[in-house]
Amino acid sequence: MLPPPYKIKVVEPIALAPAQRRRRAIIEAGFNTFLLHADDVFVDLLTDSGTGALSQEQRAAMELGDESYAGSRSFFRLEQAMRDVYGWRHLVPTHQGRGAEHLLSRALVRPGQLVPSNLYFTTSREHAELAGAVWVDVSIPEASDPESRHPFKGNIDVGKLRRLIVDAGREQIAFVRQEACLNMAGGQPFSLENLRAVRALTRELDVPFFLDGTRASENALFVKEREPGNEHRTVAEILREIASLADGAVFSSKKDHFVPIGGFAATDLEGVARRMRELVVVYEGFPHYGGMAGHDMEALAQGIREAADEETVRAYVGQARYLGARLEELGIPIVVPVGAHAVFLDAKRFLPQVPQAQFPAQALAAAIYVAGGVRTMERGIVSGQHGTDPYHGLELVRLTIPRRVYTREHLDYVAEVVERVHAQREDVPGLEMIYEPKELRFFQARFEPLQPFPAFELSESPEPELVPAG
Ligand code: P70
Repeated sequence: MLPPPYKIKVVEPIALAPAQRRRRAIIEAGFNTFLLHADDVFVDLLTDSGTGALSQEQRAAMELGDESYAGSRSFFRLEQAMRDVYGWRHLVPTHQGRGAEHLLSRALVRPGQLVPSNLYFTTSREHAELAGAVWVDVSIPEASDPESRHPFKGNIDVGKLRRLIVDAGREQIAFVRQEACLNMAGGQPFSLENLRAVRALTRELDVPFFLDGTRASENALFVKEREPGNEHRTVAEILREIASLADGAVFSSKKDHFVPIGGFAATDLEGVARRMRELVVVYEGFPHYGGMAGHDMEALAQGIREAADEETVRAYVGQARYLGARLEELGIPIVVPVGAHAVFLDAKRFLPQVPQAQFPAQALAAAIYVAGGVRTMERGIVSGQHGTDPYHGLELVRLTIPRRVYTREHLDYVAEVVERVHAQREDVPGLEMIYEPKELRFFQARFEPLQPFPAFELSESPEPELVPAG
């Protein structure tokens, strides 16, 4: 495989905080990696959101930002890029993905209506529910099985969706949502065949169908690699077909559009676009900038074009695959197949001694930080439990790869750190939650360990040799 199609021009220094400092830092952060100071983090795999490296073309475009309040040239360039790559008619810009989710939910949901979706995403579900909807999971069962090698775990169970719509009645459905590279299942794609079936069904039964198009680029590459008949098509062509199969989409552009901030909703439905434009002035800003500055829109317009560049997408997906292969070699339990943007550790198998009520993924993420300054994210019961409903779902730690940021040496180091924790996994205790925020609790919840937390002293494995810069 060829190396990535870019070289590094600007660098940002990072340093491994001493072991003592890391121990103190995780205690101060309430054993929640979201609450660590970035300066205490060495390799930051918290998220691929807003953490990608801009290209020189994006930086140059930012100089052209038109900061006019209304009628900004930058908005029209953004709209053109979206139309060229995806093809929808209307674009409503927002500050980031959840701004678009808010507008879409407010435009489409009447209280009591249902939103069927493949699994859920935290903010998407929150906004649908705040608008009065009831979220219904119509993912295929393989999505929730970390050991199933199904190539398209992002598929929707079309039979289940049909029964749901028919039983509830079409006027009870706000919209159907399908997420690209299904985040909570491990970054798993849908197939074009499945998307076509969902499109046909939603047409037949006359319900709006929207994508969460975040990470659609990587989804398009998986279609090319795994779905027979697509091997000779370009990622750009597949991306365009994906978009053509839905009434519109919401995007968090902080992922595959390579921007630190930004997002949008796009649609062909006139009425929905009009309603979102009415709402955007209340919550985000004038429809010609949403929550973005003119220079943000310039960076985004260029980022959308780069998101359709096959070699860029291939290099990115290759990094997750590389880290996943290293971890599998080491016998570490991960979600298979490796998805788009991250490797997910299966905390239920990694820490079988910690019951799910004691937050094994949260404890494992804390342990990985303490062991080597690597920051990851809990994606288990803390993120997924809904109110007081029982939760027996996936219990994962996400090692998320920022785009165009880290080298293979960084990924090798991460694998070493995870191996070190794995060697001492029996010493990792469960946690107790001592502060639980009312909304999206995973962001700011605080924990205490139920037994002393191991130091992961490096006695038997010496401090790894740092690779010199350059
Ligand atoms: C992540 C980020 C954001 C996201 C997403 C999908 C499929 C919408 C959004 C919202 C950031 C994040 C957000 C909530 C909890 C944890 C992390 N995902 N749809 O790291 O977009 O963040 O721009 O408002 O993945 O996965 P935005």
